[in-house]
Amino acid sequence: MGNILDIIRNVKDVTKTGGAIGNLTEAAKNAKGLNIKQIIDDAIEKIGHANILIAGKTGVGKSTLINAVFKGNLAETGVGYSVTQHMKEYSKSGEPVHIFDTKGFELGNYKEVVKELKGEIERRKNSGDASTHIHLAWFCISNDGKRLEHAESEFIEELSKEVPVVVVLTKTVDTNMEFYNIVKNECRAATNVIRVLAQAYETPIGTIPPFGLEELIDHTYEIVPDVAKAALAAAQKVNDKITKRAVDKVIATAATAAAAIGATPVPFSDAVLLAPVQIGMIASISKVMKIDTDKTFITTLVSSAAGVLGATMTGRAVARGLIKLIPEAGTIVGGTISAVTASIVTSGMGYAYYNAVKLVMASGQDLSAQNLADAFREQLKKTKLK
Ligand SMILES: Nc1nc2c(ncn2[C@@H]2O[C@H](COP(=O)(O)OP(=O)(O)OP(=O)(O)O)[C@@H](O)[C@H]2O)c(=O)[nH]1
Ligand SMILES: [Mg+2]
Repeated sequence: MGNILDIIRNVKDVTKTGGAIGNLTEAAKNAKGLNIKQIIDDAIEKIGHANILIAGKTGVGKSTLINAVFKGNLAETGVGYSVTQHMKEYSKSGEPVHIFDTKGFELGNYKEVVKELKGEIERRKNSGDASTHIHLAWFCISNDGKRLEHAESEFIEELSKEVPVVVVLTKTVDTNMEFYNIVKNECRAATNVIRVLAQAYETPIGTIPPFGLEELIDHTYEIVPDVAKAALAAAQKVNDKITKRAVDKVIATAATAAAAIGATPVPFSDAVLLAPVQIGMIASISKVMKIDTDKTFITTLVSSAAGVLGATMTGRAVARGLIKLIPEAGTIVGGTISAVTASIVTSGMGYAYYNAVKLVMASGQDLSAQNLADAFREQLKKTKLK
């Protein structure tokens, strides 16, 4: 059931801050005539997108790396537009990552290029619109060249003053660590140096399979700011452990919000207060787990799992229907609920959904709303609250 102790610890923190509770209670009250589609939209929008800048000499494998790590063949089929003379932003509808691809590095005018990039990063930091902030940079150096130019180490050092920079050694097809050690030594401003092969490499005596991408995402997940973690997990396709960590975070956040609601003197009636938190949580987990997050899809999924259809489908009815499936929780609907119970029920529901998605994926069935709803029901019935 995840880290209940952490949740309870968080509950204590949240309950200290009257303001936060006030806001949540207000939101929950407003949820009486609850619009499920709005909740789902809000949850998805809150995940936002990770903004990653990518730099390095032409031909080192920047586009290949992007396409190998992220869903959606972004570097090939994404829509790009020029942000500055040397920077283009690529994005694709539904993919929670924006790539800032840069060029012009090899022209010998790297000082000018890095100044321009730093200025743009700074401008975004000060713009007040957090969704435009650059969260981190990958600087690519080809491992097969075995040469680190002064311009490269200088560029990395300068860029690091504005944003965390990870050095990616691309096209790595040997086990020799000599070049890695040189780069590590010369580029101390970088947060790490990671050797990768993004795409299988054919040699006369066989094929070298890709490697290093999982490690790159592990490290990247650690250093992007919290606001970008769920988006990064949702956008990448090479690291399942990160997906799980992002799901844990979504569930912990929802459980904390649920606890804050349970901590107010408002009587807990009909689960209406928890509905926005729980339905939002399910939408967010879906996004992080890369399943269809179309509003209609999620609405069908949760209402069908809850056994609520058509005219009776309100957020209140859905949350109530879902909670009632958890054997020990059925009785609290209509009664009163404590902060701790609210958080435990919410995290139980979150993990039931996570496990349901995993099971449907592993079974090879379609990830249809109906299959997910059935599996979710089964998992809720098995959920234990202690
Ligand atoms: N086998 C293999 N080939 C790679 C790898 N990375 C890059 N390449 C090849 O190297 C060439 C250049 O790769 P790109 O990804 O286009 O390089 P880039 O850095 O985006 O280049 P520019 O957009 O010109 O700056 C292509 O032919 C790729 O197929 C890799 O990991 N494995
Ligand atoms: Mg390219």
